[in-house]
Formats: sequence, structure tokens, C-alpha cells
Amino acid sequence: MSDTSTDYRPMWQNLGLDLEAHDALLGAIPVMYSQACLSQTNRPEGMSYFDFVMSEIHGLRIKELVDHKAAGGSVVGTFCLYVPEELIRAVGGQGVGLCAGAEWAYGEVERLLPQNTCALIKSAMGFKLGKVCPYGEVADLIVGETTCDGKKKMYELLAEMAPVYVMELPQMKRAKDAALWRSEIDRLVEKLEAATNRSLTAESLRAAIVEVNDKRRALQRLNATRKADPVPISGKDALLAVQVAFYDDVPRFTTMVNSIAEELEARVAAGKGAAPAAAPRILVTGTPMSIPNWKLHDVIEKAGGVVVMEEMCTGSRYYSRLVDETVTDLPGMLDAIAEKYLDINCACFTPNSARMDNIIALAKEYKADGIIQCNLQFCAPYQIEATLVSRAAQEAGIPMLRIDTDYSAGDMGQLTTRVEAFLEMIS
Ligand code: BJ8
Repeated sequence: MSDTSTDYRPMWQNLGLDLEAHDALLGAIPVMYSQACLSQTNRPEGMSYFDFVMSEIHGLRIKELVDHKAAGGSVVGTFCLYVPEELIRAVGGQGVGLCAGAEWAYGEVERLLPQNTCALIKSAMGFKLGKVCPYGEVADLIVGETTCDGKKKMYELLAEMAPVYVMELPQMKRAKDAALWRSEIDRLVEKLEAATNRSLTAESLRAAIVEVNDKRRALQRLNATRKADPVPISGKDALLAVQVAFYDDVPRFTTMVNSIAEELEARVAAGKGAAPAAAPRILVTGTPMSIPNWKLHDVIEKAGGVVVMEEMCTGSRYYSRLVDETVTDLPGMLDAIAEKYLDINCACFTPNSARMDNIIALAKEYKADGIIQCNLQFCAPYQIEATLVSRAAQEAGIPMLRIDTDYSAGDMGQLTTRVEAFLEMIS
């Protein structure tokens, strides 16, 4: 990636964006980014890469995807961790995350969806209806999944506006559910092969598995440094790295994250922190936080705490497990992919007790002084599971604060008061 002064407006116009509305969005994101991220002091130098990615998020990266398509490749949009990006890459595709983290065109959205729908779904629909997301427009295919009811029904409406394919994700993890999920992996392969006119081969899948594992290994390496006290990187910057993992070119991202991890390892060795050693250490768990949703991390860190780990899809659930690389035959690799992905702990599953065990294990490993669980309002799976998370934290003797919020800034004052009181209590 190199700096550029290219005029992207013709490209956005070709993609069908509403240029005026898009200008308004592009005007708002840098302000939010500047207030949340650029205002931090003592940032690792390597974060300059992410600053550049953010400055070009609708520019250079979209141009790369357009060029990729012009060279015969494809782009596949996804909304959930369960859609295996290895399969997309193995047929010459590039995967892009389409979850959005800002309120947009809610007036239009609420003509289609009930007002009491979670912000993630409303935002995704708003970006589509408002024609402001070039990732959605550049995608040849959107792959959805039967996770929560809201997303399932949203895909039906989205299918009226874009090519959508939905994977059936079981909601339990018994042997018969694993068999169903394995057959869904085959079904997705067939769909991707037909959509891209390419065949999946053992060689292409093997290469994709290693590439995506390398990306996850780099994120594991970066995040392992957050166990140190003082912690060498802020929670906001670590969150940003995972958010960008859903958009960026995979090999380049891996190289840049490894380079930041190296810098962070040196910081740890030198005892250099992004926050003072005395800062209360927080584990955040809950629903995903998509760009530009830095709201809770910003509140915690401006109140004097530091986020040391995220148990969420924009966090450890994304990078903590790799696909088994020891298998080399095609059916065996597809088995390994099915197994790895079914192992993700989403609240859409019942029971989902492995998630509670994982939260407590992470809190201990990262020496968290407290847990903040943050769920989007109207997300029944996570809001109801919050009771079980609270119970697990109580049994483990770890203080916990529960927050239910959305993408608006309306509750910032109240959030700050609650977070400050919590941090004071655990200090
Ligand atoms: S694996 S967390 S990315 S489903 S917040 S839309 S659950 S009502 S995002 Fe998710 Fe996949 Fe699970 Fe992760 Fe529904 Fe809840 Fe909204 Fe949600």
C-alpha cells in the first residue's frame, strides 16, 4: 500500500454509491477516529500503518478490490465469523466483513425493520439502503448464516437488493449438528465454485489455510503482549487491529501485525506501557464492535482503565483457534475447517457454557481486575446470556459491570459515570 492522492469519486460513482451521503460519512469517521485513537499518547509507532489504512478505508483498499475483480478475482462479503474465509480465498476470492458500527439512514431502516432491532443489523441495513458502503457494493456475493433471528430475517430483505447466500448454522453442538454443519461447508464450496467459476483444489485450500492461520498467529502474537504489566498497547489500538483484519489484504496485514508485535515485545522487555502500571485492567466481553465503534474502549481508557483483552468476535473469538494444518487431503481439510468454525462460542448456541469458561480463563490469563460485558440492546442471545456470564464472574470472584448500549452517543454521559464508578471500585 502506498500513499496516493487519487480521486476516488468516479470509482464510488461506478459502484453506485450516493456520493453526497458518502461524503457525509467520510467526513464523520475521521473526526471519530481522531477523537478516539489519534488523541492517544504513547502509541506504538507501528500503529501508523493502521492510521493509514483508516485514512484509505474507502479509497485505496476499495481500488485494490476493484482491481482484483478486473483481474478475474471475486469479492465475497460476510457478516459473521462462522463463514470460513479460507474457502473464499481458495477460489480466488477476497473476503470482506460487512458489519457496520455506526447509525446510518435509520429513518429508512425503520420502515423495513422494527425499531427494537439491534444496532448491528440496523446499521448494516442502513449502509446498504443509504448506498454509503463500497465494500457491500463491490461484493459479488454476500454469504449470510442462520445465527440470530434478526440476521436471518435481515438476509431475506437484503436478498432483494444483492446476491445473498445463507449457510445453515446449527444451534447446538452435538454429533448430528456437526454433521449438518460439515454438509453446509460442502454446500458453500459448491456455491463459491459456481459463483467464481473456479474449482477448489487441495493446493489452493492448503495455501489459504496457511495464509489465514498466519494472520491469526500474528494477532495471537500481538495480543499475547497485552498480558504484560504495564500493557504495551491500548485496548483501542488492539481492537482496531482486529477490526482491520476483516478488510485488509491478508499477507500485508500479517506482515504489519508481526512488525507491531515485535515492537510491542521490545516495549514489554523495556517495561514501557501505553497506560500506567496502576491502571485497572479490564476484559471486555459481548457483541462485536465494528468500525467505527470504539465507544466503550474510549470511555474505559479515558476514565483511566486499560482494556487488556476482548472476548468477542472482534477479539479473541476471531484469532484464538487455528485450522489444523497437519491434514493435507481435500476432504480432511474441509473436516478441519468445519471443526474449527463450529468451535466458536456464539450466544446463538445452546448451551454455550464453553464461552463462560473461556471468559474466566482469559480474565485470569490477562490478569484482569474486572470484566465489563457490553451487549447491544435488543440482542436477545447475548443479553440473556449476560446472566450466565455474571454468574460465572461472581463464582470466580471477578468484579463485573454489565452494559447494554447501541451505536448512539446519547448514553455517553451515563456510561462514563458507570465506568468511572466501576474503575474506582476495583482500583
Ligand atoms: S459469531 S456474535 S458475528 S452471530 S448483536 S446481529 S447476535 S442480535 S453479531 Fe455475531 Fe456471528 Fe455470533 Fe459473532 Fe444478532 Fe446479537 Fe445483533 Fe449479533
